Amino acid sequence: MVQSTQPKKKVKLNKFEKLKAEKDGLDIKDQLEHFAEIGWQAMDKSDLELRLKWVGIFYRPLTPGKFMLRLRMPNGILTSEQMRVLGHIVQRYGEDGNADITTRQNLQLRGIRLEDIPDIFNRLQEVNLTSMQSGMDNVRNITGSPMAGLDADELIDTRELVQKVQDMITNHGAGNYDFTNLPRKFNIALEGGRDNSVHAEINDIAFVPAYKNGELGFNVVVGGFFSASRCDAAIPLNAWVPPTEAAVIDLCRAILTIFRNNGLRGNRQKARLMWLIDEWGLNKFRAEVEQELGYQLETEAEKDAIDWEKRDHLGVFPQKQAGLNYVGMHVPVGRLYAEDMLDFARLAEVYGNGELRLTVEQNVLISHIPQENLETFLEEPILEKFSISPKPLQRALVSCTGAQFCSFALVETKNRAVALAKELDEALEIPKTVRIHWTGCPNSCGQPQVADIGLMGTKVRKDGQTVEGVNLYMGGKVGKDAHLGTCVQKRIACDDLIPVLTDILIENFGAKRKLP
Ligand code: SRM
Ligand code: SF4
Repeated sequence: MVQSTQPKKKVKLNKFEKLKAEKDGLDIKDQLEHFAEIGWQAMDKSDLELRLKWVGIFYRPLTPGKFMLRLRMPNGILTSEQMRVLGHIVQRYGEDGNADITTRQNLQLRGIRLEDIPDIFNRLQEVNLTSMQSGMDNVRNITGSPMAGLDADELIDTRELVQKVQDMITNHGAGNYDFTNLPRKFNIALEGGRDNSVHAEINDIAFVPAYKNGELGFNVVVGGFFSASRCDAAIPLNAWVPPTEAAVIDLCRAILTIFRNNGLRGNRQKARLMWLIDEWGLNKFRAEVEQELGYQLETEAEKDAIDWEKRDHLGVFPQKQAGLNYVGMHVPVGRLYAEDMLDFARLAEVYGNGELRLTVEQNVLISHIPQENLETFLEEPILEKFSISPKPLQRALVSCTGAQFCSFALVETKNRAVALAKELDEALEIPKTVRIHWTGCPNSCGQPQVADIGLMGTKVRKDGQTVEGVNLYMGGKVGKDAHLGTCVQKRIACDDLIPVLTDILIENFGAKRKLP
């Protein structure tokens, strides 16, 4: 397979492509000591605002000088030692320091100062963590079932495969020029369970368990994505691959190479993989993948093996390992502070095997808790903050970063989401969990299209004033037969949401007003 980092096509390049052509984003990795010395104010603007993202460092215009650091957490798994190091990093920044669990099973640290980056990166390396290629035109955190290796009903344990795909893409965290100049961001997910825990349908490549002639492997879907201008569920590549390192990694490498060399680099709104598939048609795309691979793909298995509703993993559950349990704790909208992170690290060591897992619902699991220690574990004070049985709306709440830190945001999301869910949980008797996803702008990082009720930030005119509001999505279905929800109502002022959502919960989700 011949690899070239140069796109083949001659096109009128968008401004990001021009900046990348002037200097590859990844080159920044060798300049971090220098930047730490000169300070962010003295940096070239495009290095500061753009290229630092290649190593996961995000300049935040809303908090200049206090950066966000986006890590990589393959399959959402980290060790207590890693969590402790991350806790200590944010602890140093006092009130500015915190961390968010992301909708890709990942962690982002806040309050980071550029002068500390060389030291922080050394500490990350010591515990085998990396933030390499986690932003801009790179492959994002690779997701997998948070139950991998624990679930008695699991089909394929994806942990090693996910790690290997990340290692291939990032050259084991050292940075890989082969895949660092993609036309746009790129998402990969490997599902190994039966409940589609990763939202396979919204990834550029997703591996979905499927039996073919009695053999277990993956059907492959491609092109799923959300953007401000278009949202599409992934479509079948008509390919089945065995769950081997060679097959999975080869296919990821082939698709990424094709995307890198042929993806559209003119209009950035039309640069995601699906636009290339549209332009070529699926047959040509598949044929090109086969040519890149150097062999023919097997056609897909007739049916995939996703036959369960999606689980949220909150509560206590037995593992496949006899006598051991995992406990899922609810972290409201994924927000963690240093003391929470240090406490989670301690709990995982004292009660479990030192492992922590994150979910795409922005929650935390601790596994390998022996039956005899469970009772004491459940009395730990942190469980009052991070409940194992939250109320129906708080339980399934997801939110993107929003206006506190994100300059794209049209509304404040996280605090508002928590306050609103609490108020509605208190006012209503709701018979089942209702998944509410908040996203601060049409970029859809908070995935409103997968929710029962999705709220997308917008600006609204009310009483002659421009105020924060939302467009309302409904009908997102996750787990088996997943499909995307659609926008059903536009421009609702956030101040009017309590009555609007109360009616929706009563009419569509069996909620009843509590008696006063
Ligand atoms: Fe996102 C850009 C946050 C998941 C679609 N996303 C951004 C930026 C980097 C914009 C910026 O520079 O401020 C946000 C950083 C804000 C901050 O300070 O935190 C941001 N995205 C997030 C996170 C943190 C939301 C969260 O609270 O969990 C998620 C990080 C995941 C990770 O660990 O890497 C996050 N973003 C997503 C998802 C959901 C997913 O992957 O399942 C999507 C939709 C799926 C997709 O990409 O197809 C998503 N983010 C976008 C887009 C629209 C992409 C497009 O093709 O147009 C942008 C804007 C862009 O890339 O130009 C964006
Ligand atoms: Fe920021 Fe918009 Fe993404 Fe929310 S959806 S994190 S506001 S870019």
